[in-house]
Amino acid sequence: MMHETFFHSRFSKEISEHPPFWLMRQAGRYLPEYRKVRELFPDFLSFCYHSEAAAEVTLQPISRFDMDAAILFSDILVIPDFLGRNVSFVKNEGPQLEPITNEKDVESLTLDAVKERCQPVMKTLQLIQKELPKNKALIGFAGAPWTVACYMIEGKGSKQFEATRSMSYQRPELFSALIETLTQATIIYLKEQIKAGANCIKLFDSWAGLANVHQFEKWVIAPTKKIVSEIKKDHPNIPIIGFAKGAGVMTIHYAKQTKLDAIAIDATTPLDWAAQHLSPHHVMQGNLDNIVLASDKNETIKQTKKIMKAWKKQPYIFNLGHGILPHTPIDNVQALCDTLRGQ
Ligand code: 1CP
Repeated sequence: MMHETFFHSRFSKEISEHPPFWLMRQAGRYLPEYRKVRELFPDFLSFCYHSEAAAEVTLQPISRFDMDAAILFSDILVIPDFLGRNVSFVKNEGPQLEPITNEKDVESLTLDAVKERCQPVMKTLQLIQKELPKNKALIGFAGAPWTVACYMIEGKGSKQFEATRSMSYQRPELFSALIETLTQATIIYLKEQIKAGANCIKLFDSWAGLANVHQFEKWVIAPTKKIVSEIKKDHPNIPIIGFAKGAGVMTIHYAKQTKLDAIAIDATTPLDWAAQHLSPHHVMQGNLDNIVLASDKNETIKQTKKIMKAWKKQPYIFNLGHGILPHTPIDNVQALCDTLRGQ
């Protein structure tokens, strides 16, 4: 049976005038209460693995804004860490990893250790479930293999991830072995999250938009399909949301072939196009521009009403097209929440 929260009701194709909502990166630096906890941990991964602190910041936005879902506070780059790579977050520079360059690097990845190493995150989920009101969903997540591979090969954030995309052509067998290991690690990790209390899953493929048509089929769609099918075997009623950011028209193939329950769309995707091509078979999620939210309250309200109107005849979950930015005024977030509740 599907969990009975307002959030989960969308997956039984229910609709209502006011949609359930949560916001990508809803726990984060725009909140003073988050910054206070964050200050206690010079090292970001130690923060993610401190179950009490991670649970606390997961719940902060729910206490303040009463969203319909909480999302686990963690990061997509914990998987490389579980697999034994060095991962660190350098202030103002973002993530730093030792880049994967050869067979030895891929062979050294320790799939056997994933289950044990991910346990601090499971404890976080258990703590959240103890505190989270029963009418709220708890979203667990992972980065999709393509996007996590981007960081593992490049060794850092990038605009083009050229080393990654080159490797997929120059060393297809090596690249394929890495994607396969990441796929298996993601399946183990997400199944553990569900056992620990996550009742919805989101797969973030933030760099899917960089994959060309051939890469997209092979490295975005195929691994996602495998992850969805493995999770569904054990947990058919846990909805899975996919976010292939920047995928454009390829989103149609992504939605059709992966059997995801919901498709999250970014701010560049037209609402009527999504309604026509995606929503007959999938719950929609998205797509308010995070820059609008950060910059203009009135425009935020206007565009939010537009989304509510465009999608009012179909099941959808309101969200942003990408994560909340650290300089976003809290007042704008409050106005957004009020608009969504019709207040
Ligand atoms: O000092 C800090 O506070 C670090 C900033 C930060 C935060 C708050 C990072 C580093 N990660 C996170 C948390 C996080 N990351 C969550 C928490 C839950 C929530 O949404 O509230 C989630 C879901 C993520 C997922 C994530 N991490 C993605 C996918 C979603 C997206 O935004 O596209 C990606 C690409 C990352 C990588 C990452 N982690 C952190 C940074 C700064 C980055 C981006 C690096 C880059 O490419 O420049």
